[in-house]
Amino acid sequence: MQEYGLFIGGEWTDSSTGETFDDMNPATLENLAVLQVAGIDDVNRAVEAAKAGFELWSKTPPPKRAEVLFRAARIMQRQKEELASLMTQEMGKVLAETRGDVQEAIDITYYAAGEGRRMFGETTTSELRDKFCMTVLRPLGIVGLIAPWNFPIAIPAWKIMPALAAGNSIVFKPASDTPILAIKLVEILMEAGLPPGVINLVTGPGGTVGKAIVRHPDIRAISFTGSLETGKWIMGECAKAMKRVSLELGGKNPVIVMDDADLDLALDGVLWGAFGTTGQRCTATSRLILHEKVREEFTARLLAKTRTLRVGDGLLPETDVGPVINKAQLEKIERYVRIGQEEGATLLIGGKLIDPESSGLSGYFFEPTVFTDVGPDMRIAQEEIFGPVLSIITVSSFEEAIEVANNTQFGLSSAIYTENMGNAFRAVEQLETGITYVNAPTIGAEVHLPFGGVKGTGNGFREAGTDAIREFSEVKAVYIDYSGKLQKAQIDTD
Ligand code: UN1
Repeated sequence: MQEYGLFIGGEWTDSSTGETFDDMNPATLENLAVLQVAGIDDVNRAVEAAKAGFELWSKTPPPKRAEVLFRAARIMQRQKEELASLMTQEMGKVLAETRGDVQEAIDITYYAAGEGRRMFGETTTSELRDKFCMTVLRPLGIVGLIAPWNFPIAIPAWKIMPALAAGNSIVFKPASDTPILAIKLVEILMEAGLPPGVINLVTGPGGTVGKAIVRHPDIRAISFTGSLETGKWIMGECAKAMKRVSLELGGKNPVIVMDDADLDLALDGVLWGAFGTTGQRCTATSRLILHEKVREEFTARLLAKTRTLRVGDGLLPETDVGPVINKAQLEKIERYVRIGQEEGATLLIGGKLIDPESSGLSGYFFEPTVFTDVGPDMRIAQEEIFGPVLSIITVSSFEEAIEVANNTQFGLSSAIYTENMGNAFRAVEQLETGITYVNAPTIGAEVHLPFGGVKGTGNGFREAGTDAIREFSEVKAVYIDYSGKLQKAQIDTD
């Protein structure tokens, strides 16, 4: 059995607790590796190492930092197949998707590396003579990065690469369901020449290790992707310490299919959005808002296609839908199916765990599930399930579709299928989400555009895109007075 340590100050070390945990393949329930449960002492050690790392790294010229990232991207590219296969074993999603996950990490790494020669500030005028004004970006210091399991290398890379390009040092806690890919990413960065102490990795539960990171007074910012509940707690803690926090939380992403939509296109998009990654994306399509005029036809075609989806081990080429990440998640999905039935929604297909006896599948598998007759206020239309469960809500107009779409506490992604250009643009204006797709599914963001949501999905920050560096930098305004005398802004008016 492969054993992995914590990574502190450039060395792999054992934790102070002496405890370990297992990392399991959700498709086979085999153990893949043993990992360390870090303690508070280890988080403290990681922060001390990150202080030394920050001293060095923040003073390294950004184009030199970028060289490390360019090398890391090339190493990832070389290892893409190996990383993807490992990720399928660790996280479960099918190989085509884990290749995409690695590709997304490569993309953001190149993107952040490119920023090494940009990181533009502004120059502007002064109201006074002989005075020069500009802004520069400064690193934040030590940042605490807490990542989820559904994108085991892409989301860590979204956080790590811009944070590094901007000159910060890092204490990184990966999700306990997918630590190996995080460790591989750290190994790649070290192979690429990142100095010791700049990135430190601690593994273990959010309740202890995550908490210690959030509460550490010398960590200046937290970037977290995960549940709304945890995000709220983190935000409260960070408020007390006046610490910057950027949050990417849940979604309840709607796809609107209008009566004038290209239904073939919409069908492919709904299936991919709802059941890709086994529905375990923040951006997954969990509500289908369907125009009543196409309800019957579209629902029938959707069911026929859903029936053909093959659930199984993501390593097998014939698999469309892999396992669910763990037992707790499987039970949560089961619970929501019961809730949907109790609320009076009609279960059209799926709704059950896949029985290991009859299927020969021993892991955490759940049938692709579709509910119809879902009321917009039902819990299955409001709460994030994070599994292969789609709720159909029928509407009779564009206005009603928008109203239903916006009737949620979340606001990450949304999509509309329509051939009416006016309605497409109206939807872009009116859908309360950070991302809107026209004639494309709710999943599939690209790294050079900002990623994030409104309302309960986040707190105004965006990851990736042109905001990537800003998430991990402070803006400093600089005034250079070369008049040789005291000049008073707002007072010396001539
Ligand atoms: C997530 O589910 O948290 O847009 C991230 C997408 C992917 C990223 C999803 N590129 O679906």
